[in-house]
Amino acid sequence: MNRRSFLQGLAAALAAGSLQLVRAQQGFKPFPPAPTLGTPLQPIGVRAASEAHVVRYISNTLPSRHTGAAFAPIGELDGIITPNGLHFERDHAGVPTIDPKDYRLVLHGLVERPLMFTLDDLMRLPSENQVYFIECAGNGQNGYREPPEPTLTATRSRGLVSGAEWTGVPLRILLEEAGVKPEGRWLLAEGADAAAWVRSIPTEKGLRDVLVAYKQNGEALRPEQGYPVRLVVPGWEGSIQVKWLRRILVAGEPAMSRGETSEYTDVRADGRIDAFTWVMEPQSIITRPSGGQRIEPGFHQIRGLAWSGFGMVARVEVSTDGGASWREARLTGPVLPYALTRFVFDWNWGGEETVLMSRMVDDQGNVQPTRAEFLERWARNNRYHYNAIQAWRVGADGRVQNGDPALAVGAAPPVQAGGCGGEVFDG
Ligand SMILES: Nc1nc2c(c(=O)[nH]1)N[C@H]1C(S)=C(S)[C@@H](COP(=O)(O)O)O[C@H]1N2
Ligand SMILES: [Mo]
Repeated sequence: MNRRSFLQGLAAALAAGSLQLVRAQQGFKPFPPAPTLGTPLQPIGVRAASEAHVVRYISNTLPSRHTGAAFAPIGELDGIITPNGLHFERDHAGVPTIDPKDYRLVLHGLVERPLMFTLDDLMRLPSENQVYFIECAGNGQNGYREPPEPTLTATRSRGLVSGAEWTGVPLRILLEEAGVKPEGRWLLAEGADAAAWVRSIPTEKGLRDVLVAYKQNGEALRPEQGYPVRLVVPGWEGSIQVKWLRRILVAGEPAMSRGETSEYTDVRADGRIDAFTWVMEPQSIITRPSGGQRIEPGFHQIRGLAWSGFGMVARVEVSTDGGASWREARLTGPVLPYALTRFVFDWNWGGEETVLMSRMVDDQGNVQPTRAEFLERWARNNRYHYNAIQAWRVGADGRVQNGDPALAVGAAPPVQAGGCGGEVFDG
């Protein structure tokens, strides 16, 4: 919020006599101190027992829990960093157990000098720390659903995204050490899991900003995130950020692997299919209040997340009247390229039924679309890259539900799973 709109808001609040953020209470007494010694020092911390409900949501549409997705509980988190145990997870053949002593990364193919690195070798090399989001291209998939699902939560709407500070060696350093031949225009990155996950990355991107990462928020990667080593490919879809990285083959052509043909390709509205839809387009979502929550009339700071694979968040706007008017939200905390960005918006809820929405614009001028705009471009049976505005309907009873505009215009025939074969999550 800029100074002028802040002052306008203040004036409006004064006029409405609503500057009191918290209602007065009667008969209060301070919380009692502990009567005895607490628990002793511990070598590793655990969360408060009463926070046990804040967990990943595991999609249950698939028969196996070895391939599938677990959503980060973004409806209950704050800030721009996802705690390591709650980072979203997307695996195609479970999580392999890798002994770091046995770990090797092989870099070969169209290079002057094929190279092999141990984990220690990678850690000795120059490193970078970068805060980046990772987002599955299947994030938002629930938005394609018709009729939309009223009980959708923020976690299930957009929880296939997480933010972390990644530490690793710039891939450029390894590529320069190996000496990529001019015809080596593609990097075929392969994981060591049973899925034999392979994705093709243009060498140009590999030289620009890809990290060979071994730390996540300061500690070793979690097994689910690729322990001991994964690729972090800023701004691009999660599926290209190969976990449990075992080799990079420099090649003249892309692999056309399963992960870039039968999955992670996108059906356009005219039926044509796009492959290599790498960049994650502008997204934002209000996480509080959001689906499944219940609010009381009075002051609420609306909070949410915004991000864009094209660069940095430039502006987030919030509507508290179903899109009739929009005002600029305030970006709080660091605003970094290819990172989750937190926005806040002060709101006094009078108790009337309404719809809350957020939309974002990135520093390259890309705007988050409405659902109608989005579906002009992509087919209704596409599975990926859904980034239309998420609306939340606040009922007169304070209950928050999915406010997808398609809910208001009545039920269209249900869309069956299809598209280009990707898995369907119930997120
Ligand atoms: N080796 C390997 N890498 C992989 C995958 C996989 O199944 N195997 N899944 C990909 C997909 S589709 C996504 S969205 C991201 C998810 O990363 P995360 O589980 O750390 O959140 O990992 C990618 N890297
Ligand atoms: Mo993914």
